[in-house]
Amino acid sequence: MSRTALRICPLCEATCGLMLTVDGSTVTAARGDRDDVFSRGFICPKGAAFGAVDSDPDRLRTPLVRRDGVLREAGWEEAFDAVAAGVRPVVERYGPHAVGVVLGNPNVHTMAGALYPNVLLGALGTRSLFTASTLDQMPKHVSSGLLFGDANAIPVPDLDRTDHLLLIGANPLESNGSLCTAPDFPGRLKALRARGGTLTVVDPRRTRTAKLADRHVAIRPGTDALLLAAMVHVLYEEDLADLGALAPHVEGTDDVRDAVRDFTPESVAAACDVDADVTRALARELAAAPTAAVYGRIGSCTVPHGTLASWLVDVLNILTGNLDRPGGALFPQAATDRTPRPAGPGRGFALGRWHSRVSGHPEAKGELPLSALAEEIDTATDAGEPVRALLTVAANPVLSAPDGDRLDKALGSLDFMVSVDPYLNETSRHADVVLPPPPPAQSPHHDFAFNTLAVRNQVRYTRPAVPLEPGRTAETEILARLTLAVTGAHGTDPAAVDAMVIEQTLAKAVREPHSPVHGRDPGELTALLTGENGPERRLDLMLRLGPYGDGFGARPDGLTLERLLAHPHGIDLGPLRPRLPQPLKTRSGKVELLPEPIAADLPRLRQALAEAGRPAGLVLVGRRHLRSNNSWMHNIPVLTGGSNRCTLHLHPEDAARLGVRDAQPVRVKGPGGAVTAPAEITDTVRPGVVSLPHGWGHDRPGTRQTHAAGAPGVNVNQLLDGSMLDPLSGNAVLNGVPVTLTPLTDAKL
Ligand SMILES: Nc1nc2c(c(=O)[nH]1)N[C@H]1C(S)=C(S)[C@@H](COP(=O)(O)OP(=O)(O)OC[C@H]3O[C@@H](n4cnc5c(=O)[nH]c(N)nc54)[C@H](O)[C@@H]3O)O[C@H]1N2
Ligand SMILES: Nc1nc2c(c(=O)[nH]1)N[C@H]1C(S)=C(S)[C@@H](COP(=O)(O)OP(=O)(O)OC[C@H]3O[C@@H](n4cnc5c(=O)[nH]c(N)nc54)[C@H](O)[C@@H]3O)O[C@H]1N2
Ligand code: SF4
Ligand SMILES: [Mo]
Repeated sequence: MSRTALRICPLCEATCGLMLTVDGSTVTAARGDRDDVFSRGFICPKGAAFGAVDSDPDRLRTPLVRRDGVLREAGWEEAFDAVAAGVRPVVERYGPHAVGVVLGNPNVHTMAGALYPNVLLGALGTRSLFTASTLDQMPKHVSSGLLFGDANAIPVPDLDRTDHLLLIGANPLESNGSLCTAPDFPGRLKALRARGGTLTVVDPRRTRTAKLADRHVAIRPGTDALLLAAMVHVLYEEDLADLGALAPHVEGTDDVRDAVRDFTPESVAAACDVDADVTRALARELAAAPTAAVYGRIGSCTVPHGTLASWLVDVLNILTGNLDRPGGALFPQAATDRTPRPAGPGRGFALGRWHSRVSGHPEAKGELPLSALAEEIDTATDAGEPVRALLTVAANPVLSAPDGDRLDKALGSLDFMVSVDPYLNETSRHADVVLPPPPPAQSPHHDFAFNTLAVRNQVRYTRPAVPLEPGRTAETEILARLTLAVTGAHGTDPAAVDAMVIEQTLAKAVREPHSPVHGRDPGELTALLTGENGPERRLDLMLRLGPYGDGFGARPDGLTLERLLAHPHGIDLGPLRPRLPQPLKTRSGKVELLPEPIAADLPRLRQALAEAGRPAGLVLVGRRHLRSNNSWMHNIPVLTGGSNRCTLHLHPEDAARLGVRDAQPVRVKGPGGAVTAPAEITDTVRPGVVSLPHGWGHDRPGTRQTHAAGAPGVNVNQLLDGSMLDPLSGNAVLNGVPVTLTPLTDAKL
């Protein structure tokens, strides 16, 4: 007997609603939920493969604990005993900073990842925090922190209403969008064109997204900050800047005019390989459009000037009056956001409150660069203890971060390591204890992170589609127990973690004058919470205190968990709305258009421009494939093969010059090492640029991903040595990396 169940898809940022067919406890089919208030039935091949992802036989079913050097299946009690016994002595002997924490990408795709890591980090007190953000969007956080005073205040392009979209270094037809949650991104781009809007794509590759565009600018990798600075220059030079309703909320516009004075379209043309006429046209079109949004993603962040480029994206939105207006780029308002405080000056955003021990990288948002993890483990200094114990949660940095070979060795040298991961892979194979979460069908879902980045305000929650199998532990409970085990409270009931968070949150809320529960009794409010377990009660708490919440009776029509459960396809909360000045938390209470750290970084951009005249060799960029997801989905047979392969794209002109034939093995050498991949000759990359996808290289011993190991590919990040960073954010440079190629005879592959 089969039945259906709803589940929000956790496999990318689009958060589509799925309708699963379930036979017993197995998901046998997945289709788009037509009644989903946000995704309206859209599904992509990954979502359609939800059942295969969920039931992958290589998923671990029980914890693994290392005994006599060998990982063996173990019970949960034994596993958490081992965690406490392994981590506590490191904390007690060397202090909390000797315990590193690595949080990987799927933490933004699980409820556990949203609700527990902050509790763990707060209780442990370590500064050795590394996350996927420094391989990804940290430049955007830093630019938002500096401009708006809040690193999480990220404006989102109003896809459904804009007249003009300028898309930089993003390929949503493969990625389905990022920092812009929009189910059916491709359909929304087509709708933009159909309603007479225009799409411009800036990308060194002619991607499927670029093929949809009115204009494709094949920029030289790593030079977007120059192009964008020149566009800002044009807005001033041609008197096109018009802040409109934003004007009273912005300071520093004259300073920006002076700061970009020397970045003329002519001066950057050779470096970007973009004609000055094109740069001028881009600026004029942006200014002339009734509404427009500039949106930059991976290709604009994972480069040497990532923070400057991210800043310039919003400078362009601001100077054309498009920030915070319908059709422009707006700040979403999620249902679990904190109660909006009254507008006014805030504390501002601080960078570099501490530094990494070995290279002295400044922290950003409390994090150190993931590129520096290996040296923080393997290098002794006088400046403090190296990382001796490591907790990785949903992270595979051996493949995702620069120089996996060095990190691989460093992980092998740790005193103790714990991985919360469903797979034994390139990273978790080093763990002393592996704690596997249940497959997604057995987990509840709410998008805490992505609703704050969504093109429409909406709220959805799906309970587990399938009950927990015997012997499984919910990931929420795994992280609660991990928190207790590493903070000296091993053995305490994990429910105590949720109870503590609820108590602290309410104690604070009743003291805040702007809170709907100001002055009420926390005990009485706690008793009003509903939900079957701690995570649900915490969701109820956040919904009720949030901007649409019932305020525990203060707004009787408002949101509660009960009301949300009565709407299994979600509740639409309307289009994005202008919100300024409320989201601003800068010290001035205004948008600070030329923050000091940005001004101090501009000379480095000038320097890059001055050096750009040198003859350039080949540079490497990445790419994504619709049926892939970073490093962990190559084990699903239906999602691999075909065009989803680890090949080196290179342009026919470069192939001819270097004597490379299609499918011939090519040795690619970069600053951190060399890899060999088959050539795929294609004019979708511009001349001078080669492309390899990331997340491959599944050929290390001791892993258990059988299908992936059959077509392992190579680890592109081995070409990097971890030293190339965007200095303001600590973000790794993953694109625009200089490489050399040597064609090999086929026998050498
Ligand atoms: N060269 C290059 N490198 C890149 C990128 C690039 O564009 N080019 N992109 C970068 C980006 S944007 C990112 S975000 C990073 C991603 O890098 P990581 O943060 O390392 O993420 P993944 O590679 O997705 O690996 C996720 C891990 O989580 C596990 N996992 C899957 N589902 C769950 C779950 O529900 N719970 C738990 N606990 N674990 C789970 C998987 O088995 C896997 O081990 O890679 C970065 N690396
Ligand atoms: N199918 C699939 N979907 C995914 C993922 C996945 O691995 N596979 N990963 C998810 C994650 S973690 C993230 S962060 C998002 C990322 O989502 P996107 O940002 O859309 O990522 P990409 O598809 O890698 O697109 C980045 C584009 O930038 C271009 N580029 C490279 N260097 C430069 C440059 O210097 N300048 C410019 N202008 N462009 C450049 C590349 O050619 C590429 O087309 O995708 C998410 N969705
Ligand atoms: S687009 Fe993303 S969220 Fe939607 S079905 Fe595909 S993988 Fe899932
Ligand atoms: Mo990412």
